[in-house]
Amino acid sequence: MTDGLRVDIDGPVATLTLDRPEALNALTVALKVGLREALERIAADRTVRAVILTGAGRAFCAGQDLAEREQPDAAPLDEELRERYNPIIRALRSMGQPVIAAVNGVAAGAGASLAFACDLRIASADARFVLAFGKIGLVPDSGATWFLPRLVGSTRAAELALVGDPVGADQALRLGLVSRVVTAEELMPEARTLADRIAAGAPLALALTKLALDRSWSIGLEEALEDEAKLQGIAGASTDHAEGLAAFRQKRPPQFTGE
Ligand code: LHQ
Repeated sequence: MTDGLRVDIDGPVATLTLDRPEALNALTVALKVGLREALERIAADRTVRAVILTGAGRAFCAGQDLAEREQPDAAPLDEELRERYNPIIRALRSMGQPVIAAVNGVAAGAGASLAFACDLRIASADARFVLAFGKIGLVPDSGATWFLPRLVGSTRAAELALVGDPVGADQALRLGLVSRVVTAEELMPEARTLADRIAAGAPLALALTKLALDRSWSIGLEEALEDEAKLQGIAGASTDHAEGLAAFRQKRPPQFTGE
């Protein structure tokens, strides 16, 4: 536990819980540093095969801790983004393990950006996304302007970013911002089931799949086809591919090792 962050590793699944419920898990410097370090540690931990990111209490994350911004020694916003937020977003995208955001309540400002940067988002019926940046005279940050059009299309992204109305769970499902909505009680069990199913997959193939999906946004079809061929060459040479074939032949579940 670092300031405001709980890290629980249970078998192949790491659960990161933003844990400042009294401030709706708003992001302080300590929490941002702790989150970045935890993500980097987990990225290097081969026993962890899937990650869940969630919030304690009634919120997922209310974004930047606004009280901390009032402190005289608060870093300039651009520096805060470069030094503390952007490395978290990069860590989420560069780690091989898929990350599931279990959005249990409001996700506002950079809290919404955190959820957008995850590989999957599932929500409880209480979840809502608020692009709160505009209300305090700021622009969407921490990847929000990049992820949002890719997740929901440019027309809807513009409305969400420029008007800033809260998006409830059902609307988020309709927009494709989340892939499932369940009750509050079902959220963590559902996230865990999903994480376990992912964790049963071949880690190398999953990491390469994540990489290819991300790269697809910045390349054309020809490059993507060549990328897939290269990545398949790597996956195809793995012990896990041989294990997958053997398990198919022997009609049993595969036991992947990440080799
Ligand atoms: C909070 C916060 C909060 C501190 C609720 N901080 N205490 C910004 C600057 C720097 C660098 C880079 O990037 C960014 C990006 C950003 O994230 S900008 C956006 C920052 N976030 C916001 O503007 C959201 C502010 N919060 C709200 O609008 C509301 O609290 C939401 C809509 C999230 C939830 O509303 P309610 O459910 O009505 O809850 P509440 O407002 O009553 O909040 C409960 C408590 O949590 C309250 O404290 P109190 O002591 O009065 O019970 C709030 O002050 C505290 N809290 N958000 N971001």
